[in-house]
Amino acid sequence: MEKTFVIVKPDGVQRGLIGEIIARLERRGLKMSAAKFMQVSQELAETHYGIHKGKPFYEGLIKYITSAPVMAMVWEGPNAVAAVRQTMGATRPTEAAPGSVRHDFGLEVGRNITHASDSPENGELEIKLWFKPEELVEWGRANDEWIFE
Ligand code: IDP
Ligand code: MG
Repeated sequence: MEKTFVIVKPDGVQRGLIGEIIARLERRGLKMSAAKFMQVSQELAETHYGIHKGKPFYEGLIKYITSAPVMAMVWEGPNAVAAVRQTMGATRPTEAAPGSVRHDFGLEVGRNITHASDSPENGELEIKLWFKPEELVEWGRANDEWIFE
């Protein structure tokens, strides 16, 4: 089953949105595989956002993601990457679909509350970067067959 990597970023944590975001992913039918509440190091931030190095917002982005704790998670399900990106909404909150997390709770791109992997390949890379293999939990959910076809 496809897995994707999700972060409740420092603004989401500070604003008390961890539970709200987990609730939305659970309600959607996605299944949690791993989670940890953590402070992001400079090194991890730079590796995770390496693709954006050199862009005008890069320094601010590293400062933002290391500024306070985050909730890092892995979620599983059919088309988990696309499903979670949809639940989070477009990168810019003013372009995010109504009902999405970034629409419902955000205004500015530099305070857009969450991260979610943008492809299955990047999902795998990000999961490896943020979690040890033994931190991922394979479990059977009682109602899996009523959610996964
Ligand atoms: P994504 O998080 O929707 O995948 P990316 O384009 O990969 O969006 O950008 C990574 C993160 O960098 C965004 O979520 C946002 O926090 C930040 N970011 C992107 N563009 C800007 C910008 O123009 N100004 C400030 N921050 C930005
Ligand atoms: Mg991205």
